[in-house]
Amino acid sequence: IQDPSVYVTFDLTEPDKLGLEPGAAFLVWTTTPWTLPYNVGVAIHPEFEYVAAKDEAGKVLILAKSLLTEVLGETAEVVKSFKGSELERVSYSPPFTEAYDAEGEGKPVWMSGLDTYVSDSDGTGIVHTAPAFGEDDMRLSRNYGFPVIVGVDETGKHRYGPWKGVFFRDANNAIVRELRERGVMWREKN
Ligand code: VAL
Repeated sequence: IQDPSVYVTFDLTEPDKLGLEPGAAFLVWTTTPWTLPYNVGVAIHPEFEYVAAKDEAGKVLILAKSLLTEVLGETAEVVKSFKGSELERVSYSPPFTEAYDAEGEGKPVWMSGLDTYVSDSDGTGIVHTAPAFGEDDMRLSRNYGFPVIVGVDETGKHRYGPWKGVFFRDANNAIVRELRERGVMWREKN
């Protein structure tokens, strides 16, 4: 079984801080949609160049400059450029909050952190971070004090949300559907 590859948008909560209009978002790519309910942050490479550019619908998306053409096409209008290091601790609203709601630890602030492990050979140069599911994710989360949510139990089943009790990968379709419903699915590849 292959996991679907999805591009999702995480709207910035204070876009004005970067001189961007409301609706501006991080564009994030992941091949493990089932980990998105446990997103706690995004990773950005401090040395890469990033741009905020308009997609066909006019939504402003932040991604690595080197991936702009591949992802948004030749004609995308760039509205602003940033060095990765300027995009540290930029807060956004995540697609899912169920796991946090259930843990009852209060609302964390979802935000970006910097790490040089981020690659620009595919994706968007902005990496979805879920500490329980990756070594790099865990390091970034520890460095920035992001909460560690272990969203899957020892039998591989989701512990939270509408997919509680579902085997981790079997929740992909339901999660993808939710992403569409929540209006954060930008593009799907299979
Ligand atoms: N960071 C990885 C991803 O983007 C996982 C481990 C969450 O898919």
